[in-house]
Amino acid sequence: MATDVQIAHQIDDTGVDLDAKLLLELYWQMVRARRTDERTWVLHRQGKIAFHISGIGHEGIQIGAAYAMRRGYDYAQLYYRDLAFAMAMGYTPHDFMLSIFGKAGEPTSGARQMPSHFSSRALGMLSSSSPVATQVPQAAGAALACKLRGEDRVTVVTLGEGSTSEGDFYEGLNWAGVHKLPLVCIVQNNIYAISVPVHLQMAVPNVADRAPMFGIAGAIVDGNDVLASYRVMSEAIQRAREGGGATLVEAKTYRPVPHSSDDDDRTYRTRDEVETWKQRDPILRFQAYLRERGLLDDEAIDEIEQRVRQEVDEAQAAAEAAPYPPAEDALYPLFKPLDETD
Ligand SMILES: Cc1ncc(C[n+]2csc(CCOP(=O)(O)OP(=O)(O)O)c2C)c(N)n1
Ligand SMILES: [Mg+2]
Repeated sequence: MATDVQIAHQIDDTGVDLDAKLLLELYWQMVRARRTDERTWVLHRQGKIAFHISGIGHEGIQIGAAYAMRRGYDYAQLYYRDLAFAMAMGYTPHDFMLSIFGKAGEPTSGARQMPSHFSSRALGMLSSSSPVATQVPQAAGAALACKLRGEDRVTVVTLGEGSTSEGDFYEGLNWAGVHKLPLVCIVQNNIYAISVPVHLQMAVPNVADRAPMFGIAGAIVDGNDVLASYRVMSEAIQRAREGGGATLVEAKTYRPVPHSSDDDDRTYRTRDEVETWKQRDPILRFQAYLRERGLLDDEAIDEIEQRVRQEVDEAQAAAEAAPYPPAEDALYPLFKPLDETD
């Protein structure tokens, strides 16, 4: 049985200074990512696409983190569960639909990489590899480059708690500690690595307990609370930008859906556990918070749902209608067109 995490149901907005317009924008981003993700499950079950790895349930930490960044300036090195994060960085439902259908114009790799390997030079999303945790030393390298160039750019890297068992996690954060790098490492602790529960990954209660051994700051946040996530990430990013070094942020969260479209989670966790966590859904909690403050009512919720649905419908239709890349594209370099010279 996985460790149960006691999490408050109230949103913690202590010290968060966001106006009503921005709060509603956070909500819209969370809903937009959720509906795009849910549609992708449907497309998979309809047999239209081959594979989906979902970010459902992780929207709180991801949107909170993205909005704490200087988007378009700071770097993000994301992992496969970061659809909401990527969309807040500027990646669109249309981009995602092109990737799941493997169609021409897909911005990450020209439709040659698996979906959910988010990257975009224009959006400051560094490309990452499929072996988990390799992004940590890569992100430390990006942060070191920024530091050597005298830039005040911060690099944010994300991974799951199971991936912290990999050597790359230790090497990357050790490097960040030694060189006091402008890096924020977010571990999205959803208490499972596919079927393996967190207590089989580590003998300490929290991932962030390991921060002192790297000589960096550590923080634990309720990742299903978008405003607490925003606050903790803002503090970590400010510290990094001002030369105070790296932070390991552990966001406690949960994935209420199977690991991927190829997984059957009924084999390793109870329905009761999943239902308990669904009560802590980051979108429903934020919706209740906004309602209590008079910022959202049924009509406004419907309007957002309709707007999002239209965007997702259009994205899907455009991707289904788009051509596949020409076969000879497979021979081109991945990151640099052949005709581009140095
Ligand atoms: C080095 C390596 N080993 C195994 C895998 C296969 N794999 C992909 S995702 C995953 C689980 C990772 O779990 P966690 O880090 O907790 O992230 P989560 O999927 O729960 O968000 C595994 C084992 C991989 N991609 N890379
Ligand atoms: Mg996990």
